[in-house]
Order: sequence, then structure tokens, then C-alpha cells
Amino acid sequence: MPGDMAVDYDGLIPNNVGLNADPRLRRALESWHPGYLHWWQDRGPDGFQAAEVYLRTAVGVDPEGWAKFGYVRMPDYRWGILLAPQVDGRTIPFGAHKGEAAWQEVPGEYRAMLRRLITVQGDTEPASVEQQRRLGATAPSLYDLRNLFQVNVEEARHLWAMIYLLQKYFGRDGREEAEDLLRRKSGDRDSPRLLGAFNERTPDWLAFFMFTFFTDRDGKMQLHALAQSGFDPLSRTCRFMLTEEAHHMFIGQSGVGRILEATCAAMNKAGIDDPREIARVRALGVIDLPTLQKRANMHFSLTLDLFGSELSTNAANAFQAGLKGRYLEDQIDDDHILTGATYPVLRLKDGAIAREAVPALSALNMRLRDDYVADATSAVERWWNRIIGRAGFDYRITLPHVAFNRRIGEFAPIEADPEGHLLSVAEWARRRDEFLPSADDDAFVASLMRPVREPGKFASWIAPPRTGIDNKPGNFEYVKLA
Ligand code: BYC
Repeated sequence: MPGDMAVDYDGLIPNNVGLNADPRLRRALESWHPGYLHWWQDRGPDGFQAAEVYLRTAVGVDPEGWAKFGYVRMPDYRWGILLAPQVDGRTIPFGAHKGEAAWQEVPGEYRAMLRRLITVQGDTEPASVEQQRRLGATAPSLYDLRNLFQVNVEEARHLWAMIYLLQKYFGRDGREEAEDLLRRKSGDRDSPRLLGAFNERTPDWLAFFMFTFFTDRDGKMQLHALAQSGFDPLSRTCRFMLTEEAHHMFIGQSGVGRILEATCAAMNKAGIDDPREIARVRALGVIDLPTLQKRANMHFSLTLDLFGSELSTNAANAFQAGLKGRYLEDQIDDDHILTGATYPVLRLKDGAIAREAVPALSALNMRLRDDYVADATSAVERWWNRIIGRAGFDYRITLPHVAFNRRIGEFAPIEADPEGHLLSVAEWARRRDEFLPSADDDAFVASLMRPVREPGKFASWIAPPRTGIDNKPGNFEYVKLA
């Protein structure tokens, strides 16, 4: 039903994809639903399922006014299937089929590749909910608790978005993938999630904020690349998901920003000029800046691994097929086909890191990663370093070199410091704790994780936000605990 984007809230599954007119799909989704709810109870937020949470629910897909706020018990949240409006006459923007009408059905020759891309994207969504499962117990305020749950229900909705594509367009294989998405489990030895960073622990709130800043930003880049897809239903799905992703990154940037504010204010009050006086700073009940730097080093490097190898035939094939484009493909001024074009890639050559021009088609992961690094670097400056600077401290959070702490791609076999100097294995082992959080650092952060549940109150290590959600006042009860 192109053009008619009203959301139908009457059935079990809210949607703007005309589910009522497609009984086969509706039945498939309805039979997946109980397993999904079981997954949510079993692997979603631990506890709090009976609490009333002040959540935003998507009720439309126009850029303005698509959301409604209200108290909801999380298992009753209306997870729906929402696609951005179809663009009349849209054509495939890049690759070998550039200029042909965008596909409304799966192109047979690319079926397996497309299914793989959708499955990988889908797998990350429930994974992040699983990773954040236990954070509710130590939330630093009701405001933050509510934000955690907002992120969780929306990531779960993103799972629904991918399930819709699998169930609608991939028949029996799609149904099997949909089951497997509920079966794999973050961090599980036998059946882990597909990508590395989604099997890591999210042990504390600092990890949550760093994850939403760095890893949700990979989500933004990948969703942008998929939003360019010539497979129109995928493009429309990702375009709507991006509106939600922006809010998750806001939670990360403002979360770490509020931690920086609390730290800087405490140092100023105690007359500490040197942020490197870690013991004195920690004694104030706030997180010292060097520990924040090490956590940033860790989350940034783990996230870089999510871009795959610098040189990738998978990425080249997906581009040529018109399935996955570049970041802001429609704003790039070139032929969008890239045969014969080159792109500079950092490589390991004769024991040193050097830039080398390679065929642009093989370097698409690298290009997306470069766009990510630029985006993350400017966000760190704008949101974090400005806070430190305003408080009067001569200290900056910086992002490590792309060769630092990598497990995937060109730099996986070597060790490097955050400036990109190569280190021997022995030197890395000796200096690791300078660059990455030590057991001691983690234990200190863990010691701060005590729940604060009085409306309007915040833990010592994090400042209150400037404004409330939905313009609510400071003492608003964002979560009514059962
Ligand atoms: N871990 O050719 P290569 C988000 C595999 S985040 C484990 O270099 P390719 C979110 C790879 O699968 C965004 N394995 O890579 C954020 C391949 O295996 P096969 C998620 C890895 O395929 C926060 C082999 O190594 N979306 O939305 O070009 C909260 C050779 O790979 C990893 C997407 O990722 C790894 N890190 O690129 C919630 C978009 N990296 O095929 C949500 C969809 C690579 O030989 N995915 N491998 O068996 C893709 O576009 C691509 O699959 C990847 C990998 C970019 C992930």
C-alpha cells in the first residue's frame, strides 16, 4: 500500500506494511511472537518486567511527531513493523544495476547474500539487549533506568524489523533464520552471536554509555549503508531504524558527558589540578579521566572490528550487486560504480604501517570505517572534550590509532600502542594496562555501581541531565517500580 503510511494498531502486531492483507505473513509472525516474548522474559531486562516505564512508542513514520510517550510495562510494549514511506520511482543508486528500478522483491541471483546481510544486522539487535540484561539493578537514577529500557525495547523492535524482512521475503529459510535469531545468545560458548563485539560483556553503566556512543555509531554507519540498498524494503526499514539509532547515540554521548561533568566538578571543588592524580580523584566518588580514556580505547577498538577486513570481496560483491552502498552514497560525487577507481588503505608492509592505493571496490569496509572514525572523532571533540575544556582542565579524550587492539583485519596479527607504534608481544603484555582498563580500574568502576531509585536523585559519579525526557521536570518518576 504505497503512500498510505498510517500505522495499524488494531492487530497483535502494529504495522504500516498492510499485514492484514497478507494472512500468510501475519500467521508466520504471530507464530514467531510467543518465542519472541519468551526470549524477552528470559534474556531481556532482568527484573523490572512488572514496572511501569515511561516509554516512547513509535506511532507513525513522519520525521515529526512519530512518537507517543506513556507508562508501559515492558512485556506489553507494542513492538511493531515500521517502514519509511516508499519513494516513487526510486532507482538502484550504485553498482552494476545502477539506474534500474529498485527491487520490490528479492533478486534471485543475490538471495543468499541479501539474507546474510539481513541476518547479521538482525543478530546484533537482540545481542545488545542480552548484553545489557543486568544493568537495571545498578542504574544511577530512574532517568537512566528508563533510558536503558527505551534502548532495549527499540533494539528489540529492530529485531522485529529484520524478522519481517526474513519472514516476508525469504520463505522457509527466512523462518529458520528467524528461529536462529532467538536461539543464538550473546557470549554463549556453543551458540554465540555472529559478530565479536556483541559477545563482550557490558558489566557496568560506563560500558553501557561507551557502547551506545561507539557501537551504536557503527549501527548508524551500517544502517546508512543498507538504507542505500537497491532492495527497497531493506532501504525503507533501515531509514526508519536510523531515527531511533540517533537517540541511542545521544544516550551514550550525554551519558559519558554527564560523567565528565561530575568528575570535573568534583576535581574543581577539591582543588585537584592534575586529572592524573587518580587516587585523589577516585576518593571523591567519581571516575577519573584516565580510566575514561582507557574505556574509550577499548570500546572504539572493539567497534572497529565490526567493519570487517579492510579488503573484502564480500563488501565488493554486495556493492556491485546493489545491496549495500557507502555512507551517504547519494551525496558522493562519482560514478557510483567504481570500476577502475582506487582508495587509500592502511596496510602492514614490511613491519610498518603504510598507506596504499587499492581498488576502491575491495576497500568498501575501509571506507565505511574511515567515515566512522571521522564521525566518532568529531563527536568526541564536540560532546566530551568541550566539557573538559570548559571546566578548565588541560586534558583531552583521544581515539586510538586504528591498528590498536584489533582482532579482525590487517592489524589483527600485530600489537600497537594507541599512537600506532608497533609493539613486540612482550612489550604489549608489559604495557597493556596503560592502554586498556586493568582489573583494578574495572573493580573501581564496579564499586561505584549502586542503584539510585529516588526520583530526581543521581549517583555521585554522574551529573543530572540538562532537560528531562519529553520535557519532564527533574523529579519525574520515569520508572514506577512494582
Ligand atoms: N566478528 O569480508 P569480511 C548495530 C567475518 S551494529 C566476527 O572482512 P564483510 C547495533 C565475516 O562475516 C551494525 N566475524 O567482512 C549497534 C566473514 O565471514 P564469512 C550491524 C566477522 O563480510 C548497537 C569473514 O569474517 N550491522 O546495528 O565484508 C546495538 C570475512 O569478512 C567480523 C552490520 O554489520 C566480526 N567483527 O563485513 C544494536 C551490517 N567481521 O561471510 C545494534 C551487515 C567480519 O566468510 N553486515 N567477520 O562467513 C555486514 O555488512 C558485514 O557482514 C560485516 C562484515 C560488515 C559485518
